[in-house]
Amino acid sequence: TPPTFTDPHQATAFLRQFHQERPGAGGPGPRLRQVLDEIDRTGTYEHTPEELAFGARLAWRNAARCIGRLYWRSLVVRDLRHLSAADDIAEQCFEHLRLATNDGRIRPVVSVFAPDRPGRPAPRILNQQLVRYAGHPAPGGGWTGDPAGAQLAARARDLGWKCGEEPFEVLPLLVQERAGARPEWYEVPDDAALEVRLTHPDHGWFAELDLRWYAVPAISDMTLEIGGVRYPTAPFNGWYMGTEIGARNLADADRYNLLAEVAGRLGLDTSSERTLWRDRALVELNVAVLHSFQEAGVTMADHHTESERFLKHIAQEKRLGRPTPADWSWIVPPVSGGLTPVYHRYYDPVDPALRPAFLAREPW
Ligand code: HEM
Ligand code: NRG
Repeated sequence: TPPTFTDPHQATAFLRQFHQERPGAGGPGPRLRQVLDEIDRTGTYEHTPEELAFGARLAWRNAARCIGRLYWRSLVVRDLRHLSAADDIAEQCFEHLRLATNDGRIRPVVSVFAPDRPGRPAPRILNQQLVRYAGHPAPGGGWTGDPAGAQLAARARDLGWKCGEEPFEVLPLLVQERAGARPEWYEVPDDAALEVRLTHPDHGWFAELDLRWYAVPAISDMTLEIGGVRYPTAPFNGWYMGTEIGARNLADADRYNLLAEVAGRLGLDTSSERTLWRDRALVELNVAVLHSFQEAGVTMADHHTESERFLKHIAQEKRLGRPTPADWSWIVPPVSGGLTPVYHRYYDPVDPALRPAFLAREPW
């Protein structure tokens, strides 16, 4: 057990920030001494519930690729650090989805499970998101479902999961308690995975495409790091921005790749790129996504509104004397970039060492 498992400098920096931004909590001195002593004795330390909630919200505020940060203070933080059994994690992930879905009025939520401890790495969720669709190569060539869900689908099938033939099969949740252990798999209950069928406000045929998407994007493959403590199982969600589905998931050539089919139904001339048939099909696909979520009463942002909110966030942070690091290439939406105000400016530089943060999770 290395005594420096949790970096005391990271702990110190975080606790100073906590006490600086929350003057009600008093000076950092006593808590700092307590934590450094705890790290000395045990190699790590435990956050108070207040520190955990603040740290998780800060990790969102620090997420340079996220356009949705205006509401960072409202993140609901579920303290589930006492849970590390696969069954409990799965059950609480499904409860997370129900709380976040909230009958369509989506709430940003993070569920924080047990952290890595000295000699005892925490269990992990193998899925990229709590809800995502399976994919597999189709017999006649091409794909059934989402190619982005192919690896997990194959893994789940090896464990005994039976994958259907539909293009929108929700993957089971795979939880691995220890490195090298056989993952447990859990079918996502129907009432935990709200989905929206896609229709178009002007084109009746669109419904015949039989497309749909799930309501809640809940990222489950990032480590939440706060004050040197790593929480590898901390799924979080906000709501969708329409373009994520309409301009990427359903449109990308290596995803559902639907532009040619939509263009065909629209009767567009696809004989030359110069007709901009791809662009026109893309817009109608995005119209359908926004329209369908609206009709279903499920929270979704359009890229114009979310861009304006983001600039409001930057201005608000500036008034508080804080920078807003942002990654232009992730912030600018994948359609109509130049129509949104986030396109026409630069941002504060991104520091990869900034903490607290959601980080790409490293393998065991
Ligand atoms: C990335 C929107 C809430 C953390 C993104 C992206 C979008 C987005 C559009 C880029 C995704 C991509 O291009 O694939 C939103 C909206 C939210 C929201 C509309 C509504 C409330 C949240 C919350 C958190 C969060 C609650 C964490 C608590 C992140 C992180 C990334 C990200 C860490 C980068 C993901 C990566 O590196 O793959 N967000 N977000 N976001 N968001 Fe948000
Ligand atoms: N583009 C991905 C989801 C990435 C995160 N997006 C959010 N996050 N909106 C997709 O599934 O399309 N969030 O926490 O709300």
